[in-house]
Amino acid sequence: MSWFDRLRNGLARTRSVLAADAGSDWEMDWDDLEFALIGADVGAKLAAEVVREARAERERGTSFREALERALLDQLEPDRMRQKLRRVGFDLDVHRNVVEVRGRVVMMVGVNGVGKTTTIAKLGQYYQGHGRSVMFAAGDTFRAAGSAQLAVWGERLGIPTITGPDRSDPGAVAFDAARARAARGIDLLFVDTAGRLHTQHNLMEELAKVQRVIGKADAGEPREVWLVLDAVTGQNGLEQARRFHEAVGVTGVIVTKLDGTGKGGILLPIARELGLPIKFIGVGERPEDLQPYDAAAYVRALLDMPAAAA
Ligand SMILES: Nc1nc2c(ncn2[C@@H]2O[C@H](COP(=O)(O)OP(=O)(O)O)[C@@H](O)[C@H]2O)c(=O)[nH]1
Ligand SMILES: [Mg+2]
Repeated sequence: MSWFDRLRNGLARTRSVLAADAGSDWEMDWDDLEFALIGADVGAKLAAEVVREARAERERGTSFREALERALLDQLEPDRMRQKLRRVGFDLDVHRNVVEVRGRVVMMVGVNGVGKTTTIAKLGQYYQGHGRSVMFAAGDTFRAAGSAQLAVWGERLGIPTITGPDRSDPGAVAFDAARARAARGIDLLFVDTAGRLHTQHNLMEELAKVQRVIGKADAGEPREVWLVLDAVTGQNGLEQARRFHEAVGVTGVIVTKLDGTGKGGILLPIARELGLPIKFIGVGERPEDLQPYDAAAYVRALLDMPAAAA
């Protein structure tokens, strides 16, 4: 199966929410479209904007589906220049280029169960596959066996993994790992973290501490803090994102489990309201289901259009 077919399959539930009232050419009442967009967790405000724009485009004679494609893409990729390039057919296919990482250390954050640890394993495999050497730090020492889970993945993938005993100081694990990465000249270190502590306040304090400690081991790092959000939580994820961003300054978002929900429209408010770049999306449990995020491909898969514009 091609990556695009995986993406299309993974978005089937959101597509069925969107197309519930549509004919085979996707033509539907504007009110039905607005309702469907809200059902897919686009949010009321952005849904209205999408409808307004699609409608204007439709009135210029564009087909309904293409009008919707453009309106969605405008929200997901406000960078007009990039979008124009795409429209005239320049190839900016992220699937052929590795998703770049600033610096050497990526701290991964997100609440329990969103898919942090498994996403780190998939990222390890992805970057290894693109010729980068990788190390893991099993910084979720709070959850029993939290660090063992990552160590097992490390073993399987041949990725060195720094661990500490359960309940040990995650800062110490992160510090050792950051030192070890630098000493061994490894390209990328992914630091796993806890997603739940006794209180929300404790968690944010601890994450900020882990972040500072990494900087003591390796000045300027971590240059990246990637937040993992579970698409199933929909609009609630936005509130999570705001809290994490306030505590540790998120530089990128990974949205998992799009395959398990009709709320795939959540990517719009993440891009537009939070203004945070989406790096990868998860459309299934297999490693190849974690895909580099490509707004144009996402929209085309969502609307059941072919992979590339004609
Ligand atoms: N269906 C689906 N499941 C996923 C995806 N990403 C992660 N998961 C699953 O989510 C569950 C929780 O993952 P885990 O990495 O332990 O979450 P953590 O608590 O944030 O570290 C696991 O069963 C993963 O296989 C995805 O994109 N789609
Ligand atoms: Mg975990």
